[in-house]
Amino acid sequence: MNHLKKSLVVIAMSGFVMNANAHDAHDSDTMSMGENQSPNHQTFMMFDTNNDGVLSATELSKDPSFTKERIAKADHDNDGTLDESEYTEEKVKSGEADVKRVASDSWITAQAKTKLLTEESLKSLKISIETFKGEVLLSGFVANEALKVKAEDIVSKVEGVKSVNNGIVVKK
Ligand SMILES: [Ca+2]
Ligand SMILES: [Ca+2]
Repeated sequence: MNHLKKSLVVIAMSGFVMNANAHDAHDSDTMSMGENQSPNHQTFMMFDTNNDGVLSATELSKDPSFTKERIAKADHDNDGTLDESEYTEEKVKSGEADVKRVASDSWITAQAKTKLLTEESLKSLKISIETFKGEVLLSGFVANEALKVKAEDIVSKVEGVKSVNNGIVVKK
């Protein structure tokens, strides 16, 4: 009887442990799924060949863009290796630099014109658009203040626009 009781306890306990493990596994699955969505994380894992969670200069040497100077700059705690946050930060920084496109003024003007033309309430109006170094000058006449604001709002959302100088005149 005693023996049976003991077995039951063991079974119950192992059941508990299994549940706990299942719970843990579930949690870490969710977490790693989230992390795997970041391409930087995958690159990090790829470079971290000894899986110690940090990238040594040797591991980073597979990426020629990571020069000694660059590693030193990214290595905020100066331990000679890049942990994931140091690596990611550096990648994000350089990524921003890489993808930062300077939209040309004529491209901005064309985009702004297109956007205004697709807007029903504005397309029949003669709003002229000029762009200089990302600064857009709007001019022309509209029937009310709302249309003036709308035109500025639409144009300000065009990629590369730094500011909108709204010179549109409301016809009274
Ligand atoms: Ca490593
Ligand atoms: Ca470091």
